[in-house]
Amino acid sequence: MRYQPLPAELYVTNRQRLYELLPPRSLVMLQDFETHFRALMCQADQVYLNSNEHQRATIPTETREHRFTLRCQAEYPLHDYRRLAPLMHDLRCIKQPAELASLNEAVRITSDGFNRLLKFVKPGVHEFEIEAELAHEFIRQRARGFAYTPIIGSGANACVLHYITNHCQCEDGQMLLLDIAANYGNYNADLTRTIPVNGKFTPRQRQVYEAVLRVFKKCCEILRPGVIIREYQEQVGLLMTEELIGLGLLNREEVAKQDPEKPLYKKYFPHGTSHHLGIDVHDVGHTWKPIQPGMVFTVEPGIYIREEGLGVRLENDILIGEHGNTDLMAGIPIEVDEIEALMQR
Ligand SMILES: [Mn+2]
Repeated sequence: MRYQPLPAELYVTNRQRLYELLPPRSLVMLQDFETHFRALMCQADQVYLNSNEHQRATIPTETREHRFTLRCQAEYPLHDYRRLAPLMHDLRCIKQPAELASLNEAVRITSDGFNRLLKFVKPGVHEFEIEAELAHEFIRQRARGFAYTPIIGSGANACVLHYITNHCQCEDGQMLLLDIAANYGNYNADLTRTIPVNGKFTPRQRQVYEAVLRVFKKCCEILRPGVIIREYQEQVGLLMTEELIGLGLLNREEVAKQDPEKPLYKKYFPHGTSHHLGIDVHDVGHTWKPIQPGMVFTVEPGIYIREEGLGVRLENDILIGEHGNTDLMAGIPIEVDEIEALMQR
């Protein structure tokens, strides 16, 4: 039995095209599995089996995959069983050109969705109407849909990190946080923008926004090959602390006395800055291994001020390169003046 790799173009297309292009006879059907499985097991010495080793995964029920592992071990107890997960994680971390093509398409569709919102958002519109606009734009462009449940939080809702009810009305004078992206060909984009509902930032909103934007830009420079995510997070913490002092939210004397285990900036920036991105939105990969070219990370600093009903987060997807990073979302408006001009059109 010979397994032929699929031509590269198939990996970037949607499922529908895959069925159109694959000659049906080259597929090994699930009903033939038992025959092939026994034939292969009689020839093999080592068997690599898959397991869900995602850091964020909790698996309370026995999966089909796990039952298969138990079955293999029971039926063929003398084989040498190994973990496939570390190999898969290494493969998934470093993106191949075909994977980047899918990811870029997810980004392009996401960008169209966001630009559509810049014209749509105004005082009185509901968060769920914004979600519906995006769903329309994403699906009409052949995305599989949302990469994750969209977070559309106006005013103080932006301070609720995983706010997904999206049921409130956007009010004049509020900011609106949009953590929204498309999935295309199984690859996920991940975008966050925060825009003024009425199209114009107040001086305070602009001040907080620009603080987050400065941190965002510096993060994109720090995130380079050789860097370890945990150390990067510490550096981002220092940058954020300075910005929070500048905004009058932290006080330098208190920062000097802070418990290093519980830095004060976490009150206003309680989450991580970057995660791997790909087939999973929070993709597999080790946070203690040095960053390598070909990896794709999000960069997503934020400042959430509950007492002011104001939360700002900005997030782009960054491809790590040997000689420099590529911001896959460089074309999506992020500067204050740009956002204001597009919203007032
Ligand atoms: Mn993210």
